[in-house]
Amino acid sequence: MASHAIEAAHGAGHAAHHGESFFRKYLWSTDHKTIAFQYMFTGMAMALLGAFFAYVFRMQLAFPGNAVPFFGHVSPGKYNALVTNHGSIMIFWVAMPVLIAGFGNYLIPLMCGCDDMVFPRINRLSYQVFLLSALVLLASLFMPDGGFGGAWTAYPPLSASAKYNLTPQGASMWVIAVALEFVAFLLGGINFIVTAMNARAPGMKAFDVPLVVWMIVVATLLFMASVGPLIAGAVMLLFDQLLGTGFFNPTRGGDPILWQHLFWFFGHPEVYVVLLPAMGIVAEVITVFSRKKMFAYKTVIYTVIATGILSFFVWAHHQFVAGIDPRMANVFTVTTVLISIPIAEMCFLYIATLYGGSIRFATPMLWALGFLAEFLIGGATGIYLGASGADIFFHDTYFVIAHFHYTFFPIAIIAVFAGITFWFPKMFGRMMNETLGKIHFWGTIIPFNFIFIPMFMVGLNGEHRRIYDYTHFPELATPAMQALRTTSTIALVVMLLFQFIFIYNFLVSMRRGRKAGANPWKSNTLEWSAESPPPHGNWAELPVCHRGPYEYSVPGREKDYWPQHEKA
Ligand code: HEM
Ligand SMILES: [Cu+2]
Repeated sequence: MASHAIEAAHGAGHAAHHGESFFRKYLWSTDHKTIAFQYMFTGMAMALLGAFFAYVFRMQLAFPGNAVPFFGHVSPGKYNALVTNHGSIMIFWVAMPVLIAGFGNYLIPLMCGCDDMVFPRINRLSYQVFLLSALVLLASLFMPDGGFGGAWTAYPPLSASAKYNLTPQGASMWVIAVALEFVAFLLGGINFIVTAMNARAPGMKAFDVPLVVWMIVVATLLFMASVGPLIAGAVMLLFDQLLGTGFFNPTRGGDPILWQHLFWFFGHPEVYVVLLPAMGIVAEVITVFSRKKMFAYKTVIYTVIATGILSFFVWAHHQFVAGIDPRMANVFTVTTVLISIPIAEMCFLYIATLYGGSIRFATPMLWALGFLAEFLIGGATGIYLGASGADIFFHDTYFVIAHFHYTFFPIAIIAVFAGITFWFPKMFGRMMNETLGKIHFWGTIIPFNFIFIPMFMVGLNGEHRRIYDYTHFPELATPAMQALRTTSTIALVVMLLFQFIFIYNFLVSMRRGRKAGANPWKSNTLEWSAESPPPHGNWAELPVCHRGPYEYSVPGREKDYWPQHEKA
């Protein structure tokens, strides 16, 4: 009865959606899939911009003083603005929108077996605020004094006073853009949590929910719990900039270190906010392409929750040289080393999942395995930085840059490619080209290591970050150091060129790829029981869930998979 009523109501809604204008269908839609695409495509466009900035400032480092093709001369001020906005864009306007908002919006209703998010209009508002935030950020780059150059961490006094940062409008617009972006994700996050908790298919218990949904929900909770203090901090920073207050100014009774605490109280959990959805995507891919049950599924979930809680107690490891009490530094060293245990454990559980599986190296699987290999390097190097004594030497060198790119690049780029190549058939109803996919994989992963391994080396040699021309420092301007810098830049250019193969493959496969059918990878989770692409409302009749998500190669069964919606 009840389900009939829902269907009838839905049918009516469905009919109303036909014959809609382009505007209503693509720009003003409340369909979770359309909003997912809006987030994803905006994020991917911003990724191109962030990568272009990296290209410009890396060219300046490799060939200092020369005009950069497609950009021109890089002044010190422009260099700072490029680095700052590269980092800000990659974290706030690429990793967040693509991983959480893009995949979250696409996958949560489809994997939970419901027709849309619980609050579709809040969802639409979330994207609109996000788009506004991106536009404010882009506009800030064109202000008369240029974009903000005080680093994505925006430490005062540099960020608080135009006297120091020289970009009054750029600095304030940057703060406003980041604050708007937070508002967008608070709005969107409500939906992720409520939908995954309350709108699951009949029969779907908490431990039948796929890991990627679990992880996006935990990530959203982490975001919501950590961002509040930083929003307060951002308001104070804006007041210091515009109204001349002194929240972060010691001569007026304020304290610049306060900002660092507020920023990193958010900033460190933020790493897990983007890491968890990435790990979730990888979990879905490795189970499907090794035809194995997820090893210790429940343990993974408990570990994720424990890691999330622990991630609130490590933030001051970013402040070891900021004059904090060394006894406090000891505590944060211990918590930081502690948090590496559950993360390492998760990587081992993933590897255990692969063990003994019938592994198929399709493109999504290559990306998933690439994620595990590269992310491990990022994680392992973090242990050195977490030790307060060692960090006095490492702090603010390129060792740190290499370390966090070995975490963020796998998260924001490698896992995203795993997800896109895996769910592309569902999203667009067609397969991507495998050969081009593999060329793109190797053309990205090999140069990636050539970009960042040299940075570990120059970092260990004492190369400080955020410097626009190392020829000013004789001990850093040696031919050997310069050769490493050039290697890194050339590898970046090579990697960027290979991205055109992906763009080509993406656009052409969307129209002309082989038809995918509903379930081309023979997967279990509910999204694969919908048509590809799923229509508005996702299913004519909503699915019922009969089992957990990872019943692959179950002994005694003819098929090596057992979809969640199939009756026993
Ligand atoms: C496309 C390849 C990339 C290259 C070649 C690259 C290169 C760099 C370099 C050399 C710096 C340091 C500049 C300095 O401190 O002087 C930097 C900063 C940064 N990058 Fe990247 N990066 C890339 C991708 C990414 C990605 C995917 C993310 C995150 C998702 C990211 C996040 C950051 C952040 C947060 C900073 C710090 C910015 C700051 O100091 O304010 N980068 N990048
Ligand atoms: Cu941290």
